[in-house]
Amino acid sequence: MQAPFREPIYVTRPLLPSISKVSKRLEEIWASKWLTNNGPQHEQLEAHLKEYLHTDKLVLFNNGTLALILGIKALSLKGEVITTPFTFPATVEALDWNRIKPVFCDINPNDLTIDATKIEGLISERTTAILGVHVFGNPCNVGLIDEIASKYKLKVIYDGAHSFGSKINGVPISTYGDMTMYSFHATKLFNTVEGGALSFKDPALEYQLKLLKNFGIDNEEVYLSGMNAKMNELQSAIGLEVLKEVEAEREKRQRLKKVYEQQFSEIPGVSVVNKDSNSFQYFAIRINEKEFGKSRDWVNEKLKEYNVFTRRYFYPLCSSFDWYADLESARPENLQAANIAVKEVLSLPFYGDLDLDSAWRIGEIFKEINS
Ligand code: T4K
Repeated sequence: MQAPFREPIYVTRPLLPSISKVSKRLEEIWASKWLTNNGPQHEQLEAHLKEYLHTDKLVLFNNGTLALILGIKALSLKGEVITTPFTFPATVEALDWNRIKPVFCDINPNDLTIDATKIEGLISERTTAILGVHVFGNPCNVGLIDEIASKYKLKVIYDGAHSFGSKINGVPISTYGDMTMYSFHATKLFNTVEGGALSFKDPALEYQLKLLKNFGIDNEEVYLSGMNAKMNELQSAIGLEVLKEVEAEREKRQRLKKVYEQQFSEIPGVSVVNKDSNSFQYFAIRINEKEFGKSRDWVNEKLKEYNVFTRRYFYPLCSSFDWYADLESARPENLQAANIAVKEVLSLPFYGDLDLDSAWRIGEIFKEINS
């Protein structure tokens, strides 16, 4: 019998640079007395991230949710937006804050992203955009989404909260759609404690977004109704140090992924959800209750006895929120694949400080609880 881990094993731990490196940057901030509002740390981070994400159009925000809310506003979207129910609530909340009606589209059971073949059937004369999510770093069907968007003159936004630095067939993910949002929350591969960014195609959006995150103000004039969504100097300074370590973190996670994949290849009823993703943000599996013999929820609870804390991302489905009860698109019969996935998907501990032996042992625990 596998012994419980001595310390709790969480679904993730933040990538933290050494405190001495961060302290050096904090000393710079203290000396400059410049704490926020596009200071030197912010400007450096923006420049470095443009390079890293292969884009020359990028604006930083104090979290990914506000980035998405303001990105939608900058694109002047209204009416209805077609999106996925299988995502973190922030995706759909960003539509609510813009008073846009979400139209839920079912997901593709293989990669859990929006099922692009079902989008066309949901388009109405009120539709203004498609909001896809690269769930667990699995890229959406960007080719088909692009075709549909051009045909119906719709905007395309990607929630790329899980896709920092990922590529689709070697092409940076920021290349696709009109806009991509990134989250730099503590639990993400790259973090600024809290933070986010938007990359976008139309150069005119840069000025709009900079106004929107700064109360609509430029040089003492107020040009539009914005809010405060600025990334401050402390967040930016931490981000600059974390960024230096992201590639090493990615390599560590790549090794962990191999160990998990090998273990789960031997366990009937368990499949890896993000086999082909190159974001290394999450490691998610699907548990087929009939084949594995136990349900995802049972496994999630059982693992706690071993001091392993997995997460049921993204339970519950956004379409099941009470405030969408009147939406035809939210009905379970219209979202069959999503309603099955939400009962089967489990995110496992996945972060660079998790050693390979621990990942191996988690696989062994699966073999044990299964028998
Ligand atoms: N779109 C998508 C698709 C998203 O997944 C997210 C965020 C967003 C948009 C919005 O982006 P942001 O506005 O957040 O930038 C977490 C995160 O708070 C959230 O950012 C993330 N997605 C979501 C998937 O996960 P929780 O409620 O699960 O986090 P929490 O506090 O339970 O943390 C999980 C585990 O991580 C803990 O058990 C231990 C570890 N942890 C966490 C924190 C915060 C640490 O070790 N240290 C920490 O500081 O939401």
